Amino acid sequence: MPACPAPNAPSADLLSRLAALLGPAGLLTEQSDVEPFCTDWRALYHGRAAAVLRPANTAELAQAVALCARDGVAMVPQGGNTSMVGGATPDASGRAVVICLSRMNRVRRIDPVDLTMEVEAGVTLKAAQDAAREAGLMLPLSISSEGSAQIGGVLATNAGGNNTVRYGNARELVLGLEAVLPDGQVFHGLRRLRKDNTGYALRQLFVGSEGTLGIISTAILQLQPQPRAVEAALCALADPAAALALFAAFRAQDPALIQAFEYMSGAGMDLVTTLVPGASLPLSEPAPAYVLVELATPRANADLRTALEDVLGAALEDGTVSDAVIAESEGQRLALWKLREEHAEAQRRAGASIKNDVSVPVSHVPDLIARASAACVALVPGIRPAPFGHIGDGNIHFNLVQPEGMDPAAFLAMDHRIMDTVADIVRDLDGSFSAEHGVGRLKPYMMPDWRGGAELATMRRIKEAIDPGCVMNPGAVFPSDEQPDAPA
Ligand code: 2HG
Ligand code: ZN
Repeated sequence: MPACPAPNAPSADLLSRLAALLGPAGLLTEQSDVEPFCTDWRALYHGRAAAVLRPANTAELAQAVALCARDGVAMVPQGGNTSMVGGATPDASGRAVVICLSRMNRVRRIDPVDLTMEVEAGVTLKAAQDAAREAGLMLPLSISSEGSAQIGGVLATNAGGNNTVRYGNARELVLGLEAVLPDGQVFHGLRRLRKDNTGYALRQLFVGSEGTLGIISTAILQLQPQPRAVEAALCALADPAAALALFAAFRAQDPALIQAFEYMSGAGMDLVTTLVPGASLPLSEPAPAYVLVELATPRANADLRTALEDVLGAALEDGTVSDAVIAESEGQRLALWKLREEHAEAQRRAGASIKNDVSVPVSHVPDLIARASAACVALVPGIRPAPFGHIGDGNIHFNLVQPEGMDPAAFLAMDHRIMDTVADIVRDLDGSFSAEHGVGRLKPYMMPDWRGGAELATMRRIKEAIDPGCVMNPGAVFPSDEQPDAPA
């Protein structure tokens, strides 16, 4: 890709046109108003921006993008600002504008026959789930940050989460998409068709592009019937291999019943139960590993409890599982999920942590956890591996908490060495350096090594064709000399 032209700062004339277009609620230029949009959720990146644009609809968004593009002003799309990899944070130059979608927050329509919902980009994932539930349906995408994460960002990053094992990633749920291209043209792909072989599936180009090809404005998502029965259990196990044996047992019984299959290490669970108020282990003693399994079915008269008890009974008998508790009420089910969903928060409370959102073939997860733990402890004595995540997808959050008493800044300064140590093992196990969090601004430095050759060259050509002025989310995904790869 030829070097990108340096982006321009917005002129006074551009800002006054944007003010006329977007109105007082749609343009923030006071630095105190702009600042909250300039730091990422993990506080790894501290950027600056000339303004925050808050369009109320697609027409305003498209016109604002066209005005910025014409003046060579860089745009950073931002949804709920929950990126784990700094994907939505402007750089330190202060020349870019942040485009925030939160005013485009309508659930436009739910169709119970087509099993679809049409949602604007700024709807939070939780609000979209609630709207589907009220209509007697289910939006089967669930991630820890769903209360803040917005549909546009969820799709732009192809989020995965807890239900991928059954329903796939965000990509699999997108039937139609509307997006504003970097020059302000609108891609009108809001179709709700199950079959539509009419050339390239352009909508999929935007899913996972992390805002580098345009801004998703509205989507049509595929829904599922609401489950009539849900059962969840927390299981104690000796190690990750036992977790895979349990996964195989549930799959052998009926793969269509498994809605979530989540792994937690003993170390990660200890952090949750000691650091998160109200979190306690409902088992008689701590274990080296845990699985939270959830079964669900839309079938009437399905005896899901017996299905769960059958597999767990056999697993307790043959020693795969050492102890287990089944949720007896909705409150207990939510309490089990709290132990899983509070992992990120517990790790934040424990000090600085380095996250490795990686994937390997499911069968390699035990090797990954054993080898990466040993390598990281050898590199940084006292480091605390706390792996957890979506073991049913082979997606482990191989997170490492700083050694007790170590200066957090000194630990974070080792981020590339630690990430590279884990990544070498992931590569050896045929995995990926980013499973569901994306590349953002944290991992572009890994792209040439992992996705070099024809793959990265093709991505660059697509980027160049759609965004020749490099105005869309510069600094994300693609490595370049001008675009720093480490936290500012
Ligand atoms: C989750 O699965 C999220 O809870 C966050 O993807 C994982 O904190 C993390 O690394
Ligand atoms: Zn996750």
